[in-house]
Amino acid sequence: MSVTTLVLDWFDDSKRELPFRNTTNPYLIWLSEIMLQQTQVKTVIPYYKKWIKKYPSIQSVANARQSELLKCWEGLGYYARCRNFHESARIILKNHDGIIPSNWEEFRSLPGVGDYTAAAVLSIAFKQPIPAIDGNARRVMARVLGLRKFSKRNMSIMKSTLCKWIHETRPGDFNQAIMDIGACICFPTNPDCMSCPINNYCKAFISGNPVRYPLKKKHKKIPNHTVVAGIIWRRNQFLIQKRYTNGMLGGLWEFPGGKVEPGEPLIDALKREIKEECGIRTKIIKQVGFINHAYSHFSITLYLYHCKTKGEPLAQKRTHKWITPGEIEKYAFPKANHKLFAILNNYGWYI
Ligand code: DGT
Repeated sequence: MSVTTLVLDWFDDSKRELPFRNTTNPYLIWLSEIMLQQTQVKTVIPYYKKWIKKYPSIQSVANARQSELLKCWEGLGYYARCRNFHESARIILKNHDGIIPSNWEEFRSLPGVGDYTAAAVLSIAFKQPIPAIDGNARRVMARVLGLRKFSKRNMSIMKSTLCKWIHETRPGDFNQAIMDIGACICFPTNPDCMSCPINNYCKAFISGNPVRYPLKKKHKKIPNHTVVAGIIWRRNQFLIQKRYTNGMLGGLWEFPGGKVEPGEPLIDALKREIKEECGIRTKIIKQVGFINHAYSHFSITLYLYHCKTKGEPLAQKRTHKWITPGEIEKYAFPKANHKLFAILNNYGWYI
C-alpha cells in the first residue's frame, strides 16, 4: 500500500475528534489554525467554542471592536494573532465582499497568515493540494526521510516529498493525518513506532534509534526581568493603562510600571516608571506581593505595590482609566495580572 493510503486509512480510524474538524467552513478552520499556533489543543478548545458563539462569522469579527475581541482572547497569549485576525477580517469585508479568498497569493498576503496557515486553510477548506508543515509534520518527515537538520535544503526535500504524497481529493485530511501522527504517535521522545502506519517507510525507525532524528535543539536559558508595578489608588478607584497596540501584549490593560534597571532599588524604579508613563507623583504605601510568569523569550518576577496619588495622568502619555476592583471583568489583562488579582482577592484589594 502507498504511504498516502496508509496515512489516510489510519486517519479514518484514529483521528482526533476536535470541535473544528468535520467542517469545511474556511472561517472556522482559519480561526482554529490561528488559535493553535504555539498553543496546545486542550487550551484552545474552550476559547474556540466561546469565540464562535460570540463571533459566528468573519463579518462579526470585522464589525467587532478590538477591545472586545481581546477580551475574548484574554489568557490565550500571543495577542498579535487576535489583532491580525481582526485586521484580516476587516480587509476581507472591505476588499473581498466578505468572502475569504481561496487564492494562495491573496490569502497568504493577509496579516498574520504565514505559509503554514495558508496551506492548512486552503487544503482543508478549499481542497487545494498544498502540504502544511507545522512542528509535528516537520518531526514526522525528518524521521521518515532520515534528516537530522531543518536546513533549507532539507525543508525543501520534505516539501517536495509531501507534494508527491498528498492526496488529490483529500489534501486537508492528508495534511491533518501527518500532523496527527506527529501529535499522537511520533512524540519527540518515546515515539510509539509500533502504532505508526508508515513505520516501514521510516528511515528513523529502521535505524533502530528514531529519537536521533531530528537533531535536538539546545534549550537556551531565558533571562528573568524584575518588574515593578503600582496599583495606584485615588479614593476607591485605581489606575489602569492600555499597552501600546503593536508591541508585546499590545492592546491589553495593565498596572503602570516596568522593568527595574540593574542595581536600581525597586521603589525608585516604580516611581520612575510611573512618572514616565503617567506623568504623576505617587506615594508608595506597601507591597501587595509578587508573582512569577514566563513568556516565550523571557520570564518576569513582578512586584506589585499599593500606591496613592492625587494627580491625574497626562492624557498624551497613554490611555488611562480609573476603575474599581469590580470593573476588571470589563477589560482584557495579561495572565500575569490575573495572578496579581488572585493575590488581591485573597488579601483584600483595599489598603
Ligand atoms: P520595554 O521596556 O521597551 O521592554 O517595554 P515593555 O512595555 O514590554 O516592558 P515594561 O518595561 O513595561 O516591562 C514590563 C513587563 O511585564 C512586560 O513584559 C509586560 C509585563 N507585565 C505584565 N503585567 C504587567 C503590568 O500590570 N504592568 C506592567 N508594567 N508590566 C506588566
